[in-house]
Amino acid sequence: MSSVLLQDLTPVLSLTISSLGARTARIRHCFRDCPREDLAMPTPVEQWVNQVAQVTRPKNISWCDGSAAEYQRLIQEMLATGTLIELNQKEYPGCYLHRSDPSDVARTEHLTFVCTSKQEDAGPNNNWMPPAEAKEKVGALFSGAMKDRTMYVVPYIMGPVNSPYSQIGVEITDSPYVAVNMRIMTRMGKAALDRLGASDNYVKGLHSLGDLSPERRFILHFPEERLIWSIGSGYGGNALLGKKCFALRLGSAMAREEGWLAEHMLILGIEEPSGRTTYVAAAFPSACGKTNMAMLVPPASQKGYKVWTVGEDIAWMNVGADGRLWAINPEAGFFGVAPGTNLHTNPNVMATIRQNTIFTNVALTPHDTPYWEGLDGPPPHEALDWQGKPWTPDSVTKAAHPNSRFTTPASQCPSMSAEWENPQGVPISAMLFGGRRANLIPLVYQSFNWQHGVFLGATMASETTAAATGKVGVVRRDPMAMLPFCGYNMGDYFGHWLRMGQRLSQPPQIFRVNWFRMTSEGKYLWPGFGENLRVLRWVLARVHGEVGAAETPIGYLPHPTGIDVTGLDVSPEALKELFAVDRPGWMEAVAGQQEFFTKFGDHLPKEIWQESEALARRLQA
Ligand code: OXD
Ligand code: MN
Repeated sequence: MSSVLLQDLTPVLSLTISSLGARTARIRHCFRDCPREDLAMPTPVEQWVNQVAQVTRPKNISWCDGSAAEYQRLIQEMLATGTLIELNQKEYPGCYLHRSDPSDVARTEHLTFVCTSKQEDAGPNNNWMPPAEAKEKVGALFSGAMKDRTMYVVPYIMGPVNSPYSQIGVEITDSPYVAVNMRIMTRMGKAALDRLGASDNYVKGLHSLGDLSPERRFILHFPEERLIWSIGSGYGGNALLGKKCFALRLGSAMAREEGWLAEHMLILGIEEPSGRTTYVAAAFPSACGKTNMAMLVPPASQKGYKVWTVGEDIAWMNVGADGRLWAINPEAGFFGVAPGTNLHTNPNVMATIRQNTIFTNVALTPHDTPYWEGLDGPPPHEALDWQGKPWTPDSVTKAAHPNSRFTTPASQCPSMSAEWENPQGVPISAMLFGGRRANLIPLVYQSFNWQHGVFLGATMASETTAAATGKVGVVRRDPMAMLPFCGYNMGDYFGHWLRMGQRLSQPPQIFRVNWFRMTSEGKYLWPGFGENLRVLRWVLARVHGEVGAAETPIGYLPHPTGIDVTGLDVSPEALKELFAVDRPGWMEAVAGQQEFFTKFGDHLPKEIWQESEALARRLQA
């Protein structure tokens, strides 16, 4: 393995390689204004690009400028190679279908590592490899990996272009699919390079499809170097490095160092009939309805309410001068789950994905339109399934992969908030933590205070979904919906949350929610989707001190009339069940929570233990 990737080159070697390569690179990314004398001195990013090229040996290097012309050129190239399939341009203008390798359809958590010098810094929540070993092992896979391929250099900004809270990343990839998706998901190209200038303050992300073999697939994070290596996968969460790898795993580690929060949360604004708008951030595990909730359409019964989308997957939150928590959405697009998406569950996203969208692993109808389970209307009489095989409604297999996705620009979404690109972000008044739980967890309840709220987030558990490889429907602990995304020891992460609370003079109120309670016959107790606004109205009323609540051992629950259920098919028995506190069930849950917390040893803040013991005492009282 060449030592080029293992550590920084010595200045002499670096300069020799870089000054040659950098000139070529400069000529290629001719959108930049370069004074002649500047050509002698490669910028840090040019040096890194040339170092990587020495090892991965691409056929050529293409610096992405993020222009529409470049996007179109890449699309045409992928249509020619079959990487993309053109959809019906009349019905879906600017939309394409991509079929991934059948072994590469979801995040692979077991192949995802945090490579810190000390294992305890990664914590029991992460797979760990020592950095040197990781570089030795995976560096060998990068050697020559881009031979006969174009290497795309993708500079991007996470966050609004002019926000002081935004950060810059550069992804080097040999996948044009990744390059075009990064243009949808981030502010990509010239704007990022202009903001970066000659600085070396950016997150480096190196990605190669490798040979797509799961045996040679690794997603590595080096928080101490702000570096990501990903090889062997083209799947969004593994390959669009701005998203989970940067905005959450490295982002969370950076946020701890710098005093902010990087969270797996949607952000929305609720406008009441009075005109007052209140912003809410909500953490749900993958494929638990964040996209739908962020774009919620108030049902006809909820006259005068409007929901405005700020973000649907990730929130970066900073303490404002006013002591409130201010959130930006670092992304510029949505990477949403297709199955189950329809005009009832999410009309806003249905309007968004009608143009300029890349669909991955959905089925293809004879009219060249996309299809997935749960789409409006009857299924097509025949189709090609997500692998391109003939499919009919009688087939025993699904037409679309359960984790099939769309990548679509946020700016196309009808419910986007006027504030979604506000450089300061929006002030968060409430935070929700929600899992997918058939039992035990009430529809909604509120924490007693910030510390108890952190405990509510820390004790989240949820049934697994198809967003990650592995068994679906198994309850697993997933604190703050961050288990797969916290880039450091989660014990320290809880400590960071507690410290953040001390810096907030007007902290958001914290709630648990659960839209997924079921009867013993497996029927949902709560209608969900747009009707969740009724629950959000109680949240708003609590935030603004306009309604009382019942104090119970687990937190504040709505009074029996607290949630307006007028016109809903929710029986009084169902409502009772939705708000019951099953003490023996909770005692069992406490035991499971404590077993989980024990794993973090000394890293677990004493306040979390205190909350756990206090909950047990209240339940026994
Ligand atoms: C996602 C995920 O893609 O959480 O957003 O897996
Ligand atoms: Mn997500």
